[in-house]
Amino acid sequence: MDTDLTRPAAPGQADPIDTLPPTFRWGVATSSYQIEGAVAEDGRTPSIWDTYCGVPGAVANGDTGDVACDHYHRMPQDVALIADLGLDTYRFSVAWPRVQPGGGGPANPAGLAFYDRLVDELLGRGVDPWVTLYHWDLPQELEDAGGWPVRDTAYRFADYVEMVFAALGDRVKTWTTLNEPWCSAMLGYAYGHHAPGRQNFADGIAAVHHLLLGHGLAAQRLRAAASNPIELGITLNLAPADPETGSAADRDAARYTDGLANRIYLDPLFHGEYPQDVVADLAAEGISLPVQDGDLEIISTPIDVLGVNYYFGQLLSGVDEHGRERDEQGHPVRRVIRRDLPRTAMDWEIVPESFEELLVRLHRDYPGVPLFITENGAAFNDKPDADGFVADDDRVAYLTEHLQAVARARQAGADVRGYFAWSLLDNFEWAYGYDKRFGIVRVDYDTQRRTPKRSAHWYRDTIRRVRGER
Ligand code: IFM
Repeated sequence: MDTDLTRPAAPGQADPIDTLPPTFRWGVATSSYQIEGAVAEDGRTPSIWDTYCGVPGAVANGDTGDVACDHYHRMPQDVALIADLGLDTYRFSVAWPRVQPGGGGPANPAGLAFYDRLVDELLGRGVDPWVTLYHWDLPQELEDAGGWPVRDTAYRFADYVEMVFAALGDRVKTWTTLNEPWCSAMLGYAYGHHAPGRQNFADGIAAVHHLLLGHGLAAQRLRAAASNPIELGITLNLAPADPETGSAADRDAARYTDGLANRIYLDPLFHGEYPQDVVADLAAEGISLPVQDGDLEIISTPIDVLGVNYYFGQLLSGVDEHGRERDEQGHPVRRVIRRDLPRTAMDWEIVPESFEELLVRLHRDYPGVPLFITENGAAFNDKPDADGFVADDDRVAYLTEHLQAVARARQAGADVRGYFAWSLLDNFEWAYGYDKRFGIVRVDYDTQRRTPKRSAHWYRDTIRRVRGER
């Protein structure tokens, strides 16, 4: 592999990536439903995603996670890939309906055994397991009972978390409760783009609170169960929202968007309260968060790490194309401006500067908690050669610019301690099915052959360079 790939574009210029410390943690991330397949094996029952995939038109091409990357059967080979890349940590998620079929009753030993084997395989190869306890595969029975808009789901989640910890807590040190509660709540219940496909804004807001409550309850149970120190955290997808101009309307549109995307999660977790302006925005729409006495103390249970997933930034305007600040129903205009910027295959703007600003802001507004980039990466329209190799220079450029942003944020004081590329493998990209490829390793879905892309070689070489191994 051409070693020049790991050097910055401008010759002679120092690469900020080289300032990352030798202790920096490097990994890749995946999630259960996106890669495992084997949806009906060893006692697993359907999750909301199995059901949603069966809804006509819900997922591109009618794709499902039934087979996905067949990771359930190819796990040792995939762990070998991770180890060969020189990664020290692997972030994966546990499928609730595998461990506790139906979301109630006792643990399923056969389901837990898969994660038991995975953890041993990782440790045997010198890779630290980083567990995410919920990456969207809610057991269907719990959705039938009301799903995340219902308070009881938070308590069921905490019970399930205890089961996983009882099985893996002797070997796994790092535990993330939820992945991206914004997606679970808003895409799942408010906008209907994800499972379970409901479209009710009030349900989405109720889901926000019960997901956070579930996180807090799980955090308390994990702390109580752990006899050795653990690293405990949550992963949020944070999307910076900047005003297009300094006008009051634009600033208010950005404030509103930032409130519902970012602060509605960060403030209760770290300040023990929901932001007053968000509460007022919701009240204006006749909606309140279903907070009960003591909930905010539970939600703000101290954590050790904050996982940050970053993909894009947003520019907000408070006026429509005709210069009006109110729409026909009299609601304030909040419009995402389409900038003339490079985009990924997801049509997401590539804005590494917003990443740097986000990390510095987290350090300023929510100080004291170490940050890990638990996901960052990009889908592009990969073109494999006859051997299945993808020369994905676009992905290499994306990862380079975003790692440079991380390094610059660290230089500005942000306590970022690790980075996980999303994703190890091309996989099931939710409502986009298999059309969008995020992997640094290509998966040929006909043969399940894995072929590291140029970005995988680049990632391995960059890590070696930063660690001073070459
Ligand atoms: O694939 C998803 C992942 O499951 C959660 N974070 C964003 C990724 C890309 O959309």
